Amino acid sequence: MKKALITGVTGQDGSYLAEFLLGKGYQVHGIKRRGSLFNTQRVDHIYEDPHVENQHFVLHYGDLTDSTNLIRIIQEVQPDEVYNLGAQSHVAVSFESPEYTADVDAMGTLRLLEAIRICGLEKKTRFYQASTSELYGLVQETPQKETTPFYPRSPYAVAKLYAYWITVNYREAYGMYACNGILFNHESPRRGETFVTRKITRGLANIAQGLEDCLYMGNMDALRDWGHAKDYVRMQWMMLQQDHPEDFVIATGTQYSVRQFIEWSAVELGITLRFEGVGVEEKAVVDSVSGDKAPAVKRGDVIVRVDPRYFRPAEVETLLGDPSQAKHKLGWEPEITTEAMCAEMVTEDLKVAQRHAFLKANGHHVSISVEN
Ligand code: NDP
Ligand code: GDR
Repeated sequence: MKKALITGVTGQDGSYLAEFLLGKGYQVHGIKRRGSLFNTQRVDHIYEDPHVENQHFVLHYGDLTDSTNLIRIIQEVQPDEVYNLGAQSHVAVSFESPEYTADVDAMGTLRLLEAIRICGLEKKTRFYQASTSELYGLVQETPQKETTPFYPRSPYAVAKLYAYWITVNYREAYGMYACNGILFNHESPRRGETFVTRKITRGLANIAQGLEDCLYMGNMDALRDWGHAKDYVRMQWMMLQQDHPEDFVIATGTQYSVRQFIEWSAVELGITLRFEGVGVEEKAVVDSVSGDKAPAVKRGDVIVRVDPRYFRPAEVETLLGDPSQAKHKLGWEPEITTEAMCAEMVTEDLKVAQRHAFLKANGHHVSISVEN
């Protein structure tokens, strides 16, 4: 049985990748952090009681800031494949916590590569690094492909630039099978609540059910190439199954604005919106409501406003990927469109909002965190 080790297994991608690898017959080991609250919600459905024999899914406590811990886990697991998905992954937060972001995202990658080498596994263990379209930042060419020059625009992206190059360096210096997936934004119902797509689908679903009044947004002109995480984890695995390691751009090749994502989400809830005003004065007013998904919303309500606190000190205005290498060399193509993914996310967030609204209507206290 092949063994895979995933850092960041409790995150969006880690959970989908763990499911995918279990489906392929792997024994999957994941590193989870110790937190003061449970943080395994995304993988609870694949959890296995550690008392059973021949566990297929095993969780280890660990942290990318702790090299002794990484060495011990690698030594114990002897993985065939390591997927380094763990990261402080929020771009805006990286401006608030730049040093921590560098420690986890840049140094953490180095620690993991070194752990593989120290354990003498550099010729056995294949290594996948979760690189990012944020490396392109202030874009030098459109669409962005494997050869497009990088210009990172945040502490997160600068840390990921180090991680990208140290992965290339270990491949060249030690002959490791190590590669970078340069992934453009990918989302799902499991996306963290403070990334823009999930903030929109969750926020509008809550508004539709009367749990919140207004969604406060940053730069709605930002353009992104949004795919579905399920499609992207398949490609992460494919990249480790080749004869030779290579870096690939993973994207849909389509691009939409944040505003467009808001409009799609509203339509899914039976709401049509009219955007009025410019810059920080821009707002979205309800034009019409149909169906029964948004009982708390009426024509004329202002349900989206701009709040400059969500602007970033340096913004990445536009990203559009060219996935043709992945298509030609690996036969990979995304199966889920951005619009279909948006509909799926709204549907799932509406179910939760409806449950909360029901509880609230029946006198129960419901805590809706709106900290974004
Ligand atoms: P998430 O933020 O959902 O998950 C991040 C994971 O990293 C969580 O499991 C988190 O643990 C873990 N983590 C955070 N800090 C540490 C640490 N110090 N030590 C060990 N683990 C840690 O991210 P995604 O699943 O969306 O992304 C996966 C990877 O892909 C990340 O590296 C991200 O930067 C990168 N990426 C993501 C893209 C996207 O659009 N989703 C696009 C391109 C790259 P916990 O649950 O305890 O917080
Ligand atoms: P990003 O994703 O920074 O691209 O990083 P995010 O969803 O946070 O932002 C996308 C764009 O939307 C704009 N925006 C807002 N963003 C947030 N979070 N909240 C808002 O209120 C808001 N309003 C507008 C942003 O300014 C930005 O332009 C994600 C992460 O998953 C990274 O880890 C990953 O590497 C990249 O995608 C590819």
